[in-house]
Amino acid sequence: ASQAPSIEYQFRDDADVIAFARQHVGDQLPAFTSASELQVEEIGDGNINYVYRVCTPDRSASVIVKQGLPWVRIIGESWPLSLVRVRIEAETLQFEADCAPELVPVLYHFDESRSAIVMEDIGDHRNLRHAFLERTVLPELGAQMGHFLATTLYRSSDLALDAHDKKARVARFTNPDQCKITEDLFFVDPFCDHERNSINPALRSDAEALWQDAALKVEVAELKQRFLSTPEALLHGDLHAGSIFVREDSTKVIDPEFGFFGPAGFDIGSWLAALWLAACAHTELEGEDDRRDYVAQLRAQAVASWESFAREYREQAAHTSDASFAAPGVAERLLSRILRDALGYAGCELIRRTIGLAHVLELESINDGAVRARAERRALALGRELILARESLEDLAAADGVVARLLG
Ligand code: SR1
Ligand code: MG
Repeated sequence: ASQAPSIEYQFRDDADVIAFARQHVGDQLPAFTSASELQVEEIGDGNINYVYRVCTPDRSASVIVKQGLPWVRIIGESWPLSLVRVRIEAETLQFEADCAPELVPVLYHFDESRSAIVMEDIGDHRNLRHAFLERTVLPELGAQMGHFLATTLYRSSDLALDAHDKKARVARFTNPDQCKITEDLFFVDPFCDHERNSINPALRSDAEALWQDAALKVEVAELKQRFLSTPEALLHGDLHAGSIFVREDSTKVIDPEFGFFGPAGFDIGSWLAALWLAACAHTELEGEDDRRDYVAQLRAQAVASWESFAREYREQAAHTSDASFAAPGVAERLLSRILRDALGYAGCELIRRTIGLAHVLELESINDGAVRARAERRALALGRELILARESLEDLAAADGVVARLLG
């Protein structure tokens, strides 16, 4: 927070961040507000915003302050970004907290005039990307993510909401700049020779083959069209491993600034791809027995996530008050559509994280270029197959069969 402010509401310096945090935590964290001295550090490693931890000198009490500027942080003013995303992040976080309070940080305050959010510090958790890299066993993760997806996606759907309330929410969560990022980075750039792409030279010919794949482009266009035109549920919108923090006994989902009403399968697919991207990386990494076990665990978590999601979705759908949706067979029909969407969006995420703009640490941290290329090639092949075969995959076990075949 030490650089000169370039716009009026930006935090001027450390003291400004501290004063803001102290003012807005209020009586929710008394030890924090009464402390005579507080410290601040900038901890953001994401692409878009500034994130600060404000804490007492002994670190016994702390909060996170997140501020958005009207552009993409890592690019600058040449990539403008609406500040509506900060309100949408705060309101999506609150909705998620109403659905699954144990799975998100507590929202202490949203300040529209400073485009800033004050929230619980979940510093006793670590980022899932690092847990993946260290092959951490997280036995509850699949079920916890299945629950997060079932409760947020069902409770924001037409099966749960009154018709007028639903439409008002769709309008309130309209998030066009964030959606445009996804529309471009998921569905356009990786399928053409776009200047924003970042491609391992060893994978150039694989990428070029993908760009010539006419059948694949038709399927991707259909997925994009559903992303644009299917306000089925309030999505997190960016559910990759970097948006998830874990302890052995606890999971926290953060950063819903891409929240909007879209196809429910998008969040599920993003999450499944997070597991399968890690599986692609570990398939090629050393440590034979350990590696096989870990890949098997990642695959099992994908199956557990879907099973937990589908079970809870069915349970909730059994209580819908909407006469159309209560009819026998409707919940199964909707689940079937959500699964096919999820597999298609998982395929897009696998591909865009391999040859698009934003990559994942699990693949990027493989130092040996040849090993990395093999892992990336697996991710591309799996992504393509999931997109093309999704309509014929009846359940997650069938999708897992594809994963098993392509991961060898
Ligand atoms: C310019 S933003 C690039 C990516 O980072 C975000 O976390 C989203 O995943 C976005 O696609
Ligand atoms: Mg993010």
